[in-house]
This record gives sequence, C-alpha cells and structure tokens, in this order.
Amino acid sequence: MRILSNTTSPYARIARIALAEKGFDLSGTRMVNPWADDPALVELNPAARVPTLETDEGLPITESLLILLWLEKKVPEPSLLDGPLDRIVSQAGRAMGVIDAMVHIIIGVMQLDPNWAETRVGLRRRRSIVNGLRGLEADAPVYEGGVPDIAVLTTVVALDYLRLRFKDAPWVEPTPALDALRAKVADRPAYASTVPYV
Ligand SMILES: N[C@@H](CCC(=O)N[C@@H](CS)C(=O)NCC(=O)O)C(=O)O
Repeated sequence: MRILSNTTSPYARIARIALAEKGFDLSGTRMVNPWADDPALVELNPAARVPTLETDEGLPITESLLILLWLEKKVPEPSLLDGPLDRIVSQAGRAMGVIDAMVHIIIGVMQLDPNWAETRVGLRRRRSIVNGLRGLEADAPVYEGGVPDIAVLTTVVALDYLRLRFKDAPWVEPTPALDALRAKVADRPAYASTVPYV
C-alpha cells in the first residue's frame, strides 16, 4: 500500500492520520503536486487529486472520507468512531464544511485570481468557515484519551489548515476551546508527523 499525498492538503492529511492511527506504515508515502499532473497520480486517479491510495494489488482508493470508510471496515480496531456516533459524524461534517470552504478559496486565489476571495462565492465560502468554526467552538468535539475519533481528527486538520493558509486573515475569530482540543492530540505521532507546511 502506498499513498500519494502532498504537504498541504487537508484531505490527504485526514487519510494519512487515519492510516497511521490504524497502524499502517506510511514510509511509502509519495509527495506529489496534484496541479502538475504527476503521471502516477493521473494514471491512478482520473480526478488527479490527493489523497490517492494504491492498494498492494494496485487498486486506487480515493476521496478522504471513502478512505476512512474503507479503513474502518478493513481495520476495525482501533475505531475512529468510538463514542456517540451521531454527534461524532455531525461534528465531522461541520469540520469538513470548513475544510471544503478553505480549499475552495485557496484554489480560487491561487489558480484563478488573487482577489477571488472577495468574489460573491469567495465571501460565501468565508462565511462557511466563520460559521462552521463558531459552531465547532461552541460545541467542541471531546477528547478523553485513546485514538481520537473523526470529529477530533477533522477538526484538528481544519484548524491547522486555517493556521497555514489564513493565519493573518482579519476575519478569523479566536477559538480557545478548539485550540485546547488541538493541544491534547498534537503530540500524537500521526498528528505531529503530518503538520502541514508550504
Ligand atoms: N473530495 C476530495 C478532495 C481532494 C482534493 O480536492 N484534493 C486537492 C488537494 S487539497 C487536490 O488534489 N486538488 C487538485 C485539483 O483539484 O486538481 C477528498 O475528500 O479527498
């Protein structure tokens, strides 16, 4: 098994953290630039996006949340869904909404127009980030030890990506509860070894 990733993608980080927490050896991880149409990536995944996982049989498995689904069935223990299921999935959905909105803005700004964030759609995505984080801050995922569930995982990935891409944005609000949550898991190898960087 190997995974094609890059150093910034929150989606790829979700998959990498989950794989590491489930005990997979990630030494075969290959960093690629999806925007440069790396031939190995295009061949495995017509969408040319990371994360793209290749099984030992050469089968591509793509889409971060499908990778989580596959993993949870493939290696049930330790589970990433231990705890109140409805709440965990609901909070993870909220965090994914924040991640999607951030990535949409970054793609617009980097690939289309430096002022894209100020367009009607860009401002709508900003609202999704602010409101999504407010909701998570008001009702933060709970971590009490063990392997963090997907609500914690996706929230911490969202926070670190926010720090990477929007650190100085004036519209970013303080998130003390989420920062405290992040501090609780930051030293776990799966998290510490995948902190995003440009
Ligand atoms: N829905 C996909 C999104 C993956 C995605 O958009 N990855 C970005 C990196 S953050 C990418 O590879 N973008 C290249 C492109 O859109 O062409 C997932 O959850 O895995």
